Amino acid sequence: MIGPDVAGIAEKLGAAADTATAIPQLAAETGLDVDAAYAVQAALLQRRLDRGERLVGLKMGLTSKAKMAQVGVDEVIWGRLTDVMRVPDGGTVDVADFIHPRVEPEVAFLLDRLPEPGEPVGSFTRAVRAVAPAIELIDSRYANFTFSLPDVVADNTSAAAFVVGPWSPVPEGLDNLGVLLEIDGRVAQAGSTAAILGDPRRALDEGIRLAGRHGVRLRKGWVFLAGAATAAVPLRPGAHVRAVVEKLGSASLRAA
Ligand code: 0L1
Ligand code: MG
Repeated sequence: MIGPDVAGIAEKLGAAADTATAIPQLAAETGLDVDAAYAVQAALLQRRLDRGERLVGLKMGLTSKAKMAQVGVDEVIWGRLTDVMRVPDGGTVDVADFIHPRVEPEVAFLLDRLPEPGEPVGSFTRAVRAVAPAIELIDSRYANFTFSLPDVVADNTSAAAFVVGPWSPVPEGLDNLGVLLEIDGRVAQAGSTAAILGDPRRALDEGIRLAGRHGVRLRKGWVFLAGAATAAVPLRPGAHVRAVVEKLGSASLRAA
């Protein structure tokens, strides 16, 4: 049996991102399942590497009930981050570069020594050198921000840009820190790191396990976005966005 056209689907999704143009969902029409969708994601990454981008990390998606409910997909997923997606803390993004961007407050980990394949994950403090508040900018390439599970996996889990705030040593507890998403100084979303799989440290175990299934090993020096603590909020031109995480400080961006 001939499978879905992985390269062709990756080309359509890559072109949609490059031109900030929404496209219809692809999975139902092409028979794309989740495994093939991760192959599309790998092809999309290769497309970026071929034009000089560098793989700098991994992100977890749909790690909270609020996010799952927002998009109607209830499985934890993961995607790839490249250097070009990283926006400096306090930097500016142009809304016109995206289709219908949304922002969400996250916790980032700076990875250190990761277990070898087959080795137990071991201590979180050995695997993570530092933690930081972060903002993820997601931008589904599908019309109306609507998709099935294989569609969103193929679309690199809507990854578009991210900001990492100042790194801090790993604090005593990470499992119940207050999180705010502020837009223009007003609280748009409030939550807790407990919303991220009960404890954001679990997101790392899940990332190692789920990415490992597709032959991807997390690397020392990578940024790991553990997932959002609240639902995402549309990003409007002119907005000043700040994600604040108790004990960790804040990360911010401005939208032009
Ligand atoms: O980072 C995320 O949780 C996003 C995963 C994909 C679903 C979405 O676009 O909201
Ligand atoms: Mg996210």
